[in-house]
Amino acid sequence: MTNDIIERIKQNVIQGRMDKEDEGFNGGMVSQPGVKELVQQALDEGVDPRRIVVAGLTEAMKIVGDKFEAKEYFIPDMLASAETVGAAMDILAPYLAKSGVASKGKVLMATVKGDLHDIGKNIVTIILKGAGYEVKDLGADVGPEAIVASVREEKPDLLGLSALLTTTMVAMKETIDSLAQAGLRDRVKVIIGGAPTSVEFAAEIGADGYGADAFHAVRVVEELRQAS
Ligand code: B1M
Repeated sequence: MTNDIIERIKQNVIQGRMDKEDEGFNGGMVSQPGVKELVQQALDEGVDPRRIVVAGLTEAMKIVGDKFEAKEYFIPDMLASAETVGAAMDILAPYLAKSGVASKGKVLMATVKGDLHDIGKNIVTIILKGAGYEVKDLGADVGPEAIVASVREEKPDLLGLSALLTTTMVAMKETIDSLAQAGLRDRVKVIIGGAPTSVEFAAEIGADGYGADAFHAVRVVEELRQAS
């Protein structure tokens, strides 16, 4: 039963179907529940919201990426799927976030310069908030200068950087180097993540940690917090 609704959420993200009004990429799906209705139904049935994120939304976006690579999907198709994930996360956020928990620390999050992919960063943001962190999201395509200025002003305990493109992951190193030049590197722990990054890349550019996914990111943030 749980597997069935997760599979339907996944298929509807791939079809870019926000709600029952949408036809879907393959057409002919009007009046069937879309992502919004299915996510709410899953929550009402008691499905773990983390499962919806990992097995439903994230898995679906991997398939969307494969379809883009295979030239079956184009940018508008990727965007339609991305928008359904954004809407699903709006519904899931209150279920993933605990309220009334004292802040464990302050985190600044950004997708780096030149990179518009913000879904993963948004998920990490919501999960960190749910784990009790105060998180300020600087957005996507954020240059090193803006990040340095925010670190100086906000004095976060941690800085989270996300990149989805092999061409933009270099901006993570630029950002860390800019923090060092500004004399701020020792004041903030830096964790990176995003599909092209790795634990080795994190070490190479002088980051303090690497998160493979949003839940792993929280564990790494906890470890960094306890170590400092
Ligand atoms: Co683009 N895109 N895209 N795209 N896109 C990829 C990344 C790509 C792999 C698709 C493909 O070809 N298979 C490919 C990159 C290839 C490469 O670099 N080698 C690609 C490309 C080429 C492009 C363009 C260049 C296409 C073009 O214009 N020709 C262009 C670039 C625009 C730009 O950024 N300047 C582009 C544009 C877009 C859209 C705007 C249409 C849209 C983004 C919409 C948005 O984000 N608001 C889009 C999308 C949707 C994708 C795919 C299909 C899905 C990305 C996603 O949201 N995944 C993607 C294919 C793929 O990833 N397989 C693709 C779901 C998300 C939950 O996962 O972001 O990995 P992810 O986040 C995970 C983990 O990585 C981790 O936790 C998250 C949750 O578990 N994580 C962190 C992420 N950040 C973290 C930070 C942390 C810790 C963990 O600590 C701080």
